[in-house]
Amino acid sequence: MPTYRLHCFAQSGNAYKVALYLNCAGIEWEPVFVDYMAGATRDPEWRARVNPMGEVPVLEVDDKRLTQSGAILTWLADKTGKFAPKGDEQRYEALRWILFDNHKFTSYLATYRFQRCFMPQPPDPAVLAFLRMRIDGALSVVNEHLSKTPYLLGEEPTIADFSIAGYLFYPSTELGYDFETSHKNIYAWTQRMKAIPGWKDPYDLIPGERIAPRWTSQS
Ligand SMILES: N[C@@H](CCC(=O)N[C@@H](CS)C(=O)NCC(=O)O)C(=O)O
Repeated sequence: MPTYRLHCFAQSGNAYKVALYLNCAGIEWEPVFVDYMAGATRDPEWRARVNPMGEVPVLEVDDKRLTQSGAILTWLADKTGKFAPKGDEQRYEALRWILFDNHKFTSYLATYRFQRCFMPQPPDPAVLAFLRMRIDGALSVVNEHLSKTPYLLGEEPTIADFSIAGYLFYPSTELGYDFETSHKNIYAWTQRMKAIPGWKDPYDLIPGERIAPRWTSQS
């Protein structure tokens, strides 16, 4: 049985994508806390030793080091068969959603949340307004898609769902969205994801001190 060690911190939804997958796939893993807020990922020594891209998550599988949540999820699905897309058509669909997530969904939502909650200085309202407009567009696409299907690729959850799920289980006070009222299909899907054995809240799954949101009144 390989040893899985995930470099992560609690506020990282990108790390949560992989942590949640591992938990739901029933794979034993251990977290390696990265002190992102103290600048760990910008430290040249950390980059040389862990990830030259300067990002979390990093998954160590024995001697192998994997980075980029979408690539890690794809690798894990290929190796374990758990939550794997079935056949060429679904593999293509999973890739499409993972790319959409990385470009249009997680990128804006994570940045918006970071600016509202964790920046040392107050955010620029124009920047928040721009990010919110982009997030609204991406949320509509996902909400509309989930009106037709229980999970992104059909009847069963796959790595595409774990990718899109990365930031959606953080509290609405951090996200600035309450999906139960704003995006009902996304909300219903989060309830289905929560029912998968092994599901855990990000703050229960990944180590790191919880930080009270700092600038939520700005947006
Ligand atoms: N596309 C990457 C994004 C990873 C990412 O942005 N990670 C954040 C934490 S959530 C990070 O480590 N950022 C470091 C930085 O930008 O300096 C993935 O999906 O793994």
